[in-house]
Amino acid sequence: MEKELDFIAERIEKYIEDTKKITATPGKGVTRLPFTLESKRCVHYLEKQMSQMGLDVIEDASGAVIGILKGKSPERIMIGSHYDSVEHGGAYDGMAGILCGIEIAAYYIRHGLEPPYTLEIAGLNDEEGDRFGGGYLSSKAFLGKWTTNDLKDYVDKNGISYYDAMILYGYSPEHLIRAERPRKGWKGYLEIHVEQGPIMEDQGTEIGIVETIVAIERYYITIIGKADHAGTQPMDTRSDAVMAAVDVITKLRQYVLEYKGMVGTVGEIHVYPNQINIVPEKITFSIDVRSADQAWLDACIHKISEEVKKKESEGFSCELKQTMSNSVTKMKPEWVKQLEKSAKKLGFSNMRLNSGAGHDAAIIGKEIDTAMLFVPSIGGRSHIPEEYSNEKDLAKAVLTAIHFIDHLQ
Ligand code: HGY
Ligand code: MN
Ligand code: MN
Repeated sequence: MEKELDFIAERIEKYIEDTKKITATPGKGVTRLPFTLESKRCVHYLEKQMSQMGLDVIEDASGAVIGILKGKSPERIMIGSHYDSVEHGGAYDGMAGILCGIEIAAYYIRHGLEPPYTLEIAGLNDEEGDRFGGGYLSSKAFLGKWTTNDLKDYVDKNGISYYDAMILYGYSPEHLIRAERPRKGWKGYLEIHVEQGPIMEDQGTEIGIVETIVAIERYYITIIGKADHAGTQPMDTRSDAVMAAVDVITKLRQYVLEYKGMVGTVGEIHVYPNQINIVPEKITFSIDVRSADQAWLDACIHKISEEVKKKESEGFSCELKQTMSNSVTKMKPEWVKQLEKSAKKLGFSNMRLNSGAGHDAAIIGKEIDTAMLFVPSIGGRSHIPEEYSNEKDLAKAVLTAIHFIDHLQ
């Protein structure tokens, strides 16, 4: 098995070396945003790898690239993840799962074996949502969850919507809306992903088996006050939008810490007019709050909206715009058990854990049998240029997935 692991690890390493060069910010991490030159280059790269190994390759209306390997049964298992990234992100988030999928198909082909199910190796588009604020583009399209209005409502920092960006890049937004896949004929969806946190490394575990993916609520909060001279306007007659936001953000942190395991952050802040000697008139900031407990998450969001209402009573005008709301997604328990058996059979240490990160599996898993395999993130960090996972661990996930597919009832 060692030889097989080394062989697979070497191939994954080569792919990672190639794909990390497909970035809009060379030298400053991986930046591959949807409907950009980088995403097109990535699609071409994945298409080339998949067709060279003999898969039938299609690109769907969402920009997902899918390589099909016929199996004994026409029932399909999609094995995939996303090829887009955050800005200045890492080379493994998403991409590693696609490359493991390619290596799973390559294993069957290399050994002259027909997989028990027809495999769809999928590079999915815009899981992150970092350009338009939406996210899960391909996975939501798979379930037919997009409307024309959605695609027009989500806009990037230059005011370009999904809708227009798709047209610019030669995609048809109206086709995306009709890109829903029939539910029948699916055995399920399997996603391999780097853990992006410290748990597996701390435990020294090789294979992580996800039980649930946390619920996520994302909003943009806008508070509008009044611009004034920073020196002459007395403090008690100011409507300083940033000071108002500081109150809300301080409360956000306090409320999040009241619930065990809940996390929350303010990742994006835009101030207007953003000048050192002008009292800020307007601020828009993001909140991203997550919990494995839906009721807690709802309670926390309610408290935050009450804090925003208080600012309105102080004379500010405020807006809360929800950009993501995804409830907890449970992985298929029978698949969790089979993955455990497979990892154990192959002699890989393994553990069950929850995912604090969102994944395409969080969407697809709502309607199709779904499971996730994690590999350790070195240093327990992700969404940074230094993100790293060991290709040998990824190769172990490949062999675990193959054993799982071969023994799935
Ligand atoms: O935000 C997340 O959890 C994921 O990286 N989209
Ligand atoms: Mn990510
Ligand atoms: Mn990811």
